[in-house]
Amino acid sequence: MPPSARPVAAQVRRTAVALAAAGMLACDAATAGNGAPEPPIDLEARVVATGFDTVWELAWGPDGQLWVTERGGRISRVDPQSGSVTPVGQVAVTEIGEGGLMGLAFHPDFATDPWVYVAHTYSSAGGTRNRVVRMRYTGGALGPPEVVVADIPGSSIHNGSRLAIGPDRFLYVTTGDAADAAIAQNRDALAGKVLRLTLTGQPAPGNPFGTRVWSFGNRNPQGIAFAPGGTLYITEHGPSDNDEVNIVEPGRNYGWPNVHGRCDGDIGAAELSFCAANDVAEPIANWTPTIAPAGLAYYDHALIPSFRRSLLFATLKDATLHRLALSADGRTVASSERLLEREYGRLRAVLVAPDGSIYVGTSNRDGRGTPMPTDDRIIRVRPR
Ligand SMILES: [Ca+2]
Ligand SMILES: [Ca+2]
Repeated sequence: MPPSARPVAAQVRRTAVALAAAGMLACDAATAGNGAPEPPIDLEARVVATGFDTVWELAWGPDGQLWVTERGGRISRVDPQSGSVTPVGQVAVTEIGEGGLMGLAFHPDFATDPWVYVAHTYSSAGGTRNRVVRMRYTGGALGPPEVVVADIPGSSIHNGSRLAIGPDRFLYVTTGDAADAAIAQNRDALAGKVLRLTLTGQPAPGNPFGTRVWSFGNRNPQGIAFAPGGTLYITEHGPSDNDEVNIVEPGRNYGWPNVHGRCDGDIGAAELSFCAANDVAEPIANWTPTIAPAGLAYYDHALIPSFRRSLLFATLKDATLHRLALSADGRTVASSERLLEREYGRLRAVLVAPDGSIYVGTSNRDGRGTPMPTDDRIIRVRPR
């Protein structure tokens, strides 16, 4: 085994996660979420690239390369075999607190329309803001940014900013509450939401309020992933309690700041009445103490059969890659598992490559970590 490779302790655990369907928690290493026998997992983690400063996004490019954003503004392509890093652009961003260059997504017709979409923090006369821009990728470099949507309230904390292209070919953008909790309940504001946009940034047809807003009452969603059937999942940072994984549906209210986690009254009786009055959507899983969930990916590849129909997400505070095995309908969590537990420090990004390998990016230079000399790093997990 090369020195950079090490076995992954992959054991399904009974867990402290509060599951939506507690009856489905009875799951051990012998069964997957679908009840089928699981062969033993023998996974290996290998550092494939080093020397980044706060990896924020990993995205598999149409060119077969691993695209990486760093919070300070650099966008690079990484050769997944050699680990060589080729910068392709530098976005002018305001790197402040948790803000900077964040999510990235590709135009669904990249071969003919080579647009790269990114979300980033910037400074305007009105203060700190976030926006989504797109840049054309030609000749190995990114062209000037074209604004897709701007003037999203921003802050040194809670900027959201994960991007995804849906199966409907619209652009989904997560936005944080920008340290203004009440704004999440304001349907006319772009902060504390999931947005659904055309590829040029207009409100997508069919949006529930005729605006860019798709869902509201979100606090700081930093992970987004679609299942093959189209179900949309997000991770959300809670306050000092109740981190969440949610299924996002149009027009739904996800509760923040009146509801933390489930409608269970844990923050007072007013939570119950708010839930009843607003048809609040509850998370499918939530965590207290918090774990700081960030990048999210859906796993459905034959390379690791026991991982099929799972959510994978990176955690910052918990410094662990979490796996949630989903029920057949994808709406509840059947079991959970911890991977790379505290081995690489803070984890921000996760990606499932077309060959079924899992890539994870660290965030140890974000001001809250303890970086190793080689941080930040990109790690690949796959069967030995
Ligand atoms: Ca919520
Ligand atoms: Ca609650």
